Amino acid sequence: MKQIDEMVSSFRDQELFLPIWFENGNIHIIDQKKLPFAEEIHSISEIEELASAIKNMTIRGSGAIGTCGAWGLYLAALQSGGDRETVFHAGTMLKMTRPTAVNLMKTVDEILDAIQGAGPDLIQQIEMKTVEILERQLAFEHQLGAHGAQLIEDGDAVLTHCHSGALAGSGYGGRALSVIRKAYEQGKDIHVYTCETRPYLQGARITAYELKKFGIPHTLLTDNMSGHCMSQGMIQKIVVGSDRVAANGDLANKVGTYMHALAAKAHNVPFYTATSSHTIDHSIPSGQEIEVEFRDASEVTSIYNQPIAPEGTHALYPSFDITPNELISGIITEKGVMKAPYPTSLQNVRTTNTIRA
Ligand code: RI2
Repeated sequence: MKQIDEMVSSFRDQELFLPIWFENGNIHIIDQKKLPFAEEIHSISEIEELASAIKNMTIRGSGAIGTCGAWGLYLAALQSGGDRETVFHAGTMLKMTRPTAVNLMKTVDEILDAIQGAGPDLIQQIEMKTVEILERQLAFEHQLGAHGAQLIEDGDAVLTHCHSGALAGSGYGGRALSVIRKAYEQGKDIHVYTCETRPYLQGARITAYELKKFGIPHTLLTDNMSGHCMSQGMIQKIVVGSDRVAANGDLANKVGTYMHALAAKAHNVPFYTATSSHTIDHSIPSGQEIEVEFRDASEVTSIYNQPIAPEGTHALYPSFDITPNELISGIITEKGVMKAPYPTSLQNVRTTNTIRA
């Protein structure tokens, strides 16, 4: 417990905007559904509650749900007094919550692999691994942010989609916003266009909220405005996150990403994804093999429970889309910016941890 306490207190000293942390024997998360209108904190004492918070997107973003894998197994280990079966059961439950983002599945398996030979020290081993994973993820944000910031020039306007920021990661800037935040901290005069990201509105609610918090100038667009803005020369770069990147560089990200990438190609605007080596799934040769999560279509026919279509209207909600590698100018990782041909360059950032069924 001491290691976890020390880590959380060091994160606090760094003034991170944490999406999830451990305190007084419970997990705590910021309710991302309530932002920006309230900063409500939920205390979670059961693994089932955490699984349901991931499913209903109270906590979301591939980096943040990745860390849920570590915190969840730590909670299960503590509560069961280090019972191996309970921990493995918790892992299975967490891995089933969201099918597209790969970090959660990889984190769970990384911890389960690490405790294969554990005995009475199981809790301590999970605690050590949790600290390692969380500190590593935070370091990645700074590293990938620094690599990506080199691509951003003074005077650039950068478009982003969805929310790939502090609350979607480890509290500094997640992936896309780490790049943007580093460029801004370097003194570059930049402006961010954040797309609202229908239907869950991550861009309007959470990205705009964080940009305001960090003091970075920004403008909100509805998702259908990006092509027009690019045609007018208003956007110089696009940087988005990724929930999963296939071995050939195809990526899954929030639905709408693909149409921005197509417009970017037409207007010669460089399109980048900011991600980590752990989001690259080398077991999947192309984006065609990535499972796209479908969510409840009622989120399309209503906003905040207010209907916006005639009763009974049929709607569709694929939560992600696939952007093919030929539309991607570079994949920003903690180890540098990977360029085409991706099947070769992504081998340079290959990690040993994989997902098990
Ligand atoms: P990082 C989100 O999905 C979006 O696809 C967004 O781009 C990504 O997670 C952010 O995660 P959701 O969880 O790539 O809101 O920054 O459905 O890790």
